[in-house]
Amino acid sequence: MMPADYTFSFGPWNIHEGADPFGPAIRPTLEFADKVKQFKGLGFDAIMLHDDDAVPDIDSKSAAQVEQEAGALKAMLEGEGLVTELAAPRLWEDPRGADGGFTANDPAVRQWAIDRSKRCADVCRALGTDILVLWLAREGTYIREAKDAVAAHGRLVEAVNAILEHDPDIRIAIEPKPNEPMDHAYLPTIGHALALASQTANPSRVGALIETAHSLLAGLDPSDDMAFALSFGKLWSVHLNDQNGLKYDQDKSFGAANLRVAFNQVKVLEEANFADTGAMVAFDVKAMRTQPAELATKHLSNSKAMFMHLLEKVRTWDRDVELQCREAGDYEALELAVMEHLMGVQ
Ligand code: 3MF
Ligand code: MG
Repeated sequence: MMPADYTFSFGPWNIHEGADPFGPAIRPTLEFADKVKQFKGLGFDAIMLHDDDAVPDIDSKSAAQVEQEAGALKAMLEGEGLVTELAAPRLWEDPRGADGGFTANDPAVRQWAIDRSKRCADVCRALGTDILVLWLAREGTYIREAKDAVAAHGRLVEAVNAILEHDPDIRIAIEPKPNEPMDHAYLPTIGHALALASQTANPSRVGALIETAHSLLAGLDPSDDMAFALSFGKLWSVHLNDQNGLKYDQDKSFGAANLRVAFNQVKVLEEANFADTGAMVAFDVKAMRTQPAELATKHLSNSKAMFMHLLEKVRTWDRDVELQCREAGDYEALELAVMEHLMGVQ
């Protein structure tokens, strides 16, 4: 049987102006519609969206307006040959969400976050995807005394339950990240995310999205994190990228910092038949700030190219060597075989 094909996606935020915390935008802003036009040429068939990428100023619009605008966007995307992989409520950019949404101390803010997430579920439905991603950006603290942490976990479960109840078809994929923007996030790892999922009203509709850099920032191996979620049937998307050590979230091109770690991510996805589950492979990558505007999409095509190269490496990897080395307990030989395979040494 031929191995299944992967479907690749990225988000409009992955084509950006190069601003960082120490300097402003350095490349001109591309309109959303112009970004959308780039996807196919870069080799992508799907798009990820924030709720307000899909419906600008979403907070000021009625449910009917949100549905109508998201419906119009679906038609526009179809015209470009694109499907929507997922949508995510962008709670962290609103001033109300400065100290988090679902776990804010102010009940009015918590209610706003839940209402906004319900609108995001409506956006998902109108766009034809059943996956709503929760990257819980500010659901955590700068100082431990700022919030009641035990209550905060209960509030996260309540928020997830409210979204599940609002839309009986929606599936929620939690994207864990240990820190940044907060000092500590409440759901720092895949283990935390899936433990919380098990406490919700419908655990079968709560899973996860694993981002390479987020696992690395937690000091964990992304392929093992993926394997953990895969073993429970809970890996509903991945954000492949790379990260050079423990520092700010770099979102480097896939494979750029550590080829072997990247190889193992592709290997675990391929061996678990990830593409057959209907899930897609997304790249959450940033162009270097130094990149000129006309060359500021290469991080996307390069990431896909690296995935395809590594997929070839996975598919040509001699599994017998792996099994024999395991049998012999000779992991030194196994390690050399992996490295030589990656280097193309015959
Ligand atoms: C932050 C992220 C986010 C999420 C995105 C989708 C901006 O580290 O990875 O990217 O992936 O918001 O929920
Ligand atoms: Mg991400």
